[in-house]
Amino acid sequence: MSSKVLSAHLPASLAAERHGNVAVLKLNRPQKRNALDDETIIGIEQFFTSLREGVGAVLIAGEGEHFSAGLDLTELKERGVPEGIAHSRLWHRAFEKIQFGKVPVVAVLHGAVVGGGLELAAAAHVRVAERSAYYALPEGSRGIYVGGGGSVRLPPLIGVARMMDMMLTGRTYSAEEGQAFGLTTYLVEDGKGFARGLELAQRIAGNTPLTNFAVMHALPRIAEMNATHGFAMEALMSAIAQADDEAKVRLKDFLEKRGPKATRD
Ligand code: 1HE
Repeated sequence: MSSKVLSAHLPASLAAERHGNVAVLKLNRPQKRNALDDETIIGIEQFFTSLREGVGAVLIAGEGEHFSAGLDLTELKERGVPEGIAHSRLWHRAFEKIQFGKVPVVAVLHGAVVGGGLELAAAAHVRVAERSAYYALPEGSRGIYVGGGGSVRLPPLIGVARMMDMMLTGRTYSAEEGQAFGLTTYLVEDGKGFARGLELAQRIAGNTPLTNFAVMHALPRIAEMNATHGFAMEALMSAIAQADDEAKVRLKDFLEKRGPKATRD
């Protein structure tokens, strides 16, 4: 782990690197298909709470053949109801630090993106899939239920009906299907996800902090509000963003023919 990325120590199941103003977090337990044990979830929480100044976006990816096999099932053995609730809340806390943290997060998905691995991916802001990616919620067939925020974050991405189908029948979806539903917004060839994700994260890190704050923190809340509240919140957020000095510089740059144009990719 590079000390330039964070102040906290990470467990061996996670590895952090820094690429300019992008911090990269890798799930680093390929021998267990990046199964997520408690130590890893606590490490993810620490990573997102102790990012150093100057980090403008995070890229999350998995080592090995799969993004993540989800919950480490060896830790489920003898858990009672109170421990089960505490465990789910631990995941909620950690993933909340991703979704509503300091900077936007891009997730690169490949191979199995299943159970808690899919819940982790759903907490990111932009998802890039390689063609090898596939999605499943095997909780249904194991007699358990999602506990990492999937009931909240997956329906807006794939719809309640698809999530029900995945849980009730064990159905898996391919990378192409996930892309068609809107679960991912980029689909690339195998081996190309990291570079594409890094390029997107670098672009995101170049936005003003206020714009990134508005998109991460205001947009999803506005989307859950009624229209009356939403319009008022949008007007406030828009006025705050445009009053920022950096926004004024960027506007001036465009008007004086220095700023980038909104052209096709
Ligand atoms: C694991 C786990 C795991 C692999 N917990 N150890 N998730 C699941 O139900 C998915 C379970 N895993 C799988 O279906 C498969 O492992 C994969 C399709 C992801 C990959 O298959 P494959 O053939 O590449 O690997 P493998 O031989 O199955 O696994 C390699 C090792 O990883 C093996 O251990 P080993 O000591 O025998 O080498 C596996 O036991 C281990 N491994 N997945 C523990 N999940 C907050 S609630 C969230 C609830 C959930 O996420 S439930 C869904 C759990």
